Amino acid sequence: MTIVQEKLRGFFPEVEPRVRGRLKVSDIHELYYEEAGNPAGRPVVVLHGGPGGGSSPNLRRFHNPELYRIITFDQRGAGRSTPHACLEQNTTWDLVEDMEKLRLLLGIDRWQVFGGSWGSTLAMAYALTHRARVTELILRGIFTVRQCEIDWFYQHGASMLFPDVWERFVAPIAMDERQDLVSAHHRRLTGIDEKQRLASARAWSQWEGATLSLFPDPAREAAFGEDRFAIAFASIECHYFINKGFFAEDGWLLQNAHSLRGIPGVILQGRYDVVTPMDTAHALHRAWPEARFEIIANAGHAAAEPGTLDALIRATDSFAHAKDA
Ligand code: STX
Repeated sequence: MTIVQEKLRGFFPEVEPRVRGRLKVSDIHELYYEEAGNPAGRPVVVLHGGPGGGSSPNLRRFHNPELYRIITFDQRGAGRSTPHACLEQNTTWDLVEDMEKLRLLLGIDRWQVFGGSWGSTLAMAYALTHRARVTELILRGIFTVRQCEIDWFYQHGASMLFPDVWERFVAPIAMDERQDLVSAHHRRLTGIDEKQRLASARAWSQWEGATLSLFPDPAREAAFGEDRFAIAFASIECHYFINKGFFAEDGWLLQNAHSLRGIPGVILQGRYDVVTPMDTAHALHRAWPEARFEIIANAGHAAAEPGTLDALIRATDSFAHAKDA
């Protein structure tokens, strides 16, 4: 038997945005958005992670720019949206309504929703409340903000796999506060002591930066410790997690996931994802069996790991010429 190793697909070439714009979505929040690719192509909105991670040029590179009209935006408080790192009027359901405001502004009737990690959370929240607007869902590194997922990554679980990195995550927290690390970081991230705030933000953000992929990426780890990124990423994530994702009850997304049935979908999950472990993707597929579920045998959480990137690109290509039902 000969095994033919197909070449893995990689990012599409870099493209400049055709449009850069701002949209006021509340009395305080203004979003930054970009549009790239073919203006007459299939519309897709690409959702960034975190929450609070902000968009980056690579988010435009998962879709063929000749076939897709690619929309990216920075969620409230993230990236170039203003006010930076602002937690007021910043909930999952605000972000869902922001997607609707953006869709209407751009004159898009229906769009593909593409997101990894927190982007998958927001994509599912959007699809469950606006399903008629969704042509298909492409989800990676499934995250539903259940308490067990938060506990795994921020209290006990991932700590067993990365005890060396974990030391830095807990370092800013006093011993007698360590039984609830999300609350302890939240107090520092929202407190008035700037030094403590920055120390907490860096520790929080670098914990995720260092556990994201199967193999280490020192450049990314350094970028996650950069002040401006870390403050928004840590403050916004911690705010969403302490508020349980703003869902009506723990497990709400998975309990309602059966309602995604009928939407064409792809679920991609790295086997060794430590940030959002595979249990959630597996449970999602149980609730939504018609979605194509692909486990990447040699990947962690990051979108750009070779097997994951290949699967993401194949997924977007598979819908590029689809006719809407
Ligand atoms: N946060 C998971 C998440 O959404 C718990 C996420 N993790 N890393 C990212 O997002 C970025 C790489 C996009 C910043």
